[in-house]
Amino acid sequence: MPQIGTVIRRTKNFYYVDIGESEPRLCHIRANLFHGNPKTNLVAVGDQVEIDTADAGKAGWILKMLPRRTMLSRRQSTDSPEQVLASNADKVLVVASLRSPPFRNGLVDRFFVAGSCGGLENVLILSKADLSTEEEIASIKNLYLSLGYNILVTSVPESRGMDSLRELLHHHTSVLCGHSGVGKSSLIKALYPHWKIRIGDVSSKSGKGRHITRMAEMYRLPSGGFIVDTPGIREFQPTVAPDELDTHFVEFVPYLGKCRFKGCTHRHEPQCAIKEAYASEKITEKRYKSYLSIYESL
Ligand SMILES: Nc1nc2c(ncn2[C@@H]2O[C@H](COP(=O)(O)OP(=O)(O)OP(=O)(O)O)[C@@H](O)[C@H]2O)c(=O)[nH]1
Ligand SMILES: [Mg+2]
Ligand SMILES: [Zn+2]
Repeated sequence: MPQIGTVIRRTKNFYYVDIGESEPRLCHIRANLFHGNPKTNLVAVGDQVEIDTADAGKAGWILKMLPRRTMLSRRQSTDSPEQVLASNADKVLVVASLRSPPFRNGLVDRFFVAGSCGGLENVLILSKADLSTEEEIASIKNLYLSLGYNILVTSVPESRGMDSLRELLHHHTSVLCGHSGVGKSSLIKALYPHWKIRIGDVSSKSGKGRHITRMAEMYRLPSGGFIVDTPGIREFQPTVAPDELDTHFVEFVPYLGKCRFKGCTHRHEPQCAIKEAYASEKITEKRYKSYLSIYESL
């Protein structure tokens, strides 16, 4: 009898499918499921799949993938295939430390574009607050607050923000993502200390994380909902059409359609409403530069 389950983890050859039992079922994927399409990563963590569970002792088969509600995806480079980091999540929690590793708004903006494209709610988690001053925190926090985003400031050693994090996760499926070493896994570990989750350190020489989490993994929360921990990412290329990028910058939206030229890319064109908004400081330099950087990389 086929059953519906959720992919909570995958390795090169196996998919771990949660069907509500104490242990996930190990499954293979039918070679003809994608009509012999050899691309990997066609089934991602969070996908709902139909599996054949006839033989409980052995690995089962994934027979079918159900349509996705949302997805967080990227490309490795311009011409590589789309890679789905997680599907069917409600929120993407972009974790960025202020220091160690240092804050980069460009990466946050790239994740936000991907979240917005994929139908997820974007949340910014400013982590390791114990390593910075309140002034540093406020300058970043105020930028994203003014754009209407939900922001959480956290510190694991000081237990700061943990109650709010718990509340945010409650009854939803959330994906933690960001640079390596920003403390994604540490946040889960702080909430659920008895779970087996590996934490790394940040190299004192390079200031970078050590890519401790190797693959996306989904955990069922005791309070209801799920959380997906993902590996740290250095470069993130959202899978957005260039002519739709501007619609994913929330503060650009009021000016769209007001440029002189139809199909304006807001870069070199004269009488551009976005450039005018930037010149009169209604759009910040940081965000306008993010837009340019993403546009040029697409
Ligand atoms: N000072 C401070 N250090 C923290 C905090 N949270 C995490 N760390 C440290 O940051 C380092 C990296 O933590 P991880 O949780 O492994 O980071 P990650 O984002 O999961 O990294 P990857 O799995 O490599 O992507 C560890 O040494 C943690 O102890 C915090 O709030 N404050
Ligand atoms: Mg990790
Ligand atoms: Zn324009």
